[in-house]
Amino acid sequence: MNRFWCFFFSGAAAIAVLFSAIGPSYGWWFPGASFSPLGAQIDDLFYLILVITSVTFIGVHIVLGYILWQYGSGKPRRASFLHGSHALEVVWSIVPAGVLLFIALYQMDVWARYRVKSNFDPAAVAHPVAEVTARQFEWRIRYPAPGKTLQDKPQPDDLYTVNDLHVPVGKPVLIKLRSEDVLHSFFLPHLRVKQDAVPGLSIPVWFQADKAQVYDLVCAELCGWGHYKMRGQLTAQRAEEYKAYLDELSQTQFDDGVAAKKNDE
Ligand SMILES: [Cu+2]
Repeated sequence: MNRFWCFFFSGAAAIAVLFSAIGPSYGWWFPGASFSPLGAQIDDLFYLILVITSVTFIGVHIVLGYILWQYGSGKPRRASFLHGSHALEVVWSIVPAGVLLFIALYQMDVWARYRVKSNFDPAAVAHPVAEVTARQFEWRIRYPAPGKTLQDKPQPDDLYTVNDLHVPVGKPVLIKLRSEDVLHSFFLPHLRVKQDAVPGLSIPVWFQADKAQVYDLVCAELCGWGHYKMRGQLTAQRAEEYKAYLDELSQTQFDDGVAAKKNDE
């Protein structure tokens, strides 16, 4: 029992490190590589912070294990009164402050590209592809009519879908994100895009999907009992397919069931 806590804490830390190390090869990690240029930069930041925290974690557990080994033998010892070390306290205040300051400055560039609207692609800002409104428990999507620009107020020829967002592949796109009821979070895990949807605000979200495929769109904010089923999909497709999709949507939505009149009748 003497050295139980030494083995317990060191073993738990070793298992945690082991699982983190083998996790990626079993798919317990990110959902694969990022499919967006900005997502790759966010991953780099993530790994940098992971390295810093891992080194700290392992270092702290080596010291903890050593102390538990050294003083866990059960031999009676006389306790000594220490007032503390001024130099040591200064070091352990300044080093974490320095690390945090480094991370804060180092990530600013990626953060600005991700969040500051003046860094967004001007063409994408001028022509948002859609307005996405989160509500309990679905994503309502409003596109402008083909060839038109999205207006803040709904227009009679706008196109609507639910849980099915289409965007052109390989170019920056911008959506306007709203919420009809509570806080939701627009999350595209494969593109590393995550943005809260806040009632009363229209928040621009921009991203670029580099591979033509269907991606998950999920809600990353616990927004009520049906949160789990608030999942949709993002389809990135080539420009001509995207246009054809919107044209078809328009035809289906405005089909009045009456066959078009032929000119010669
Ligand atoms: Cu939600």
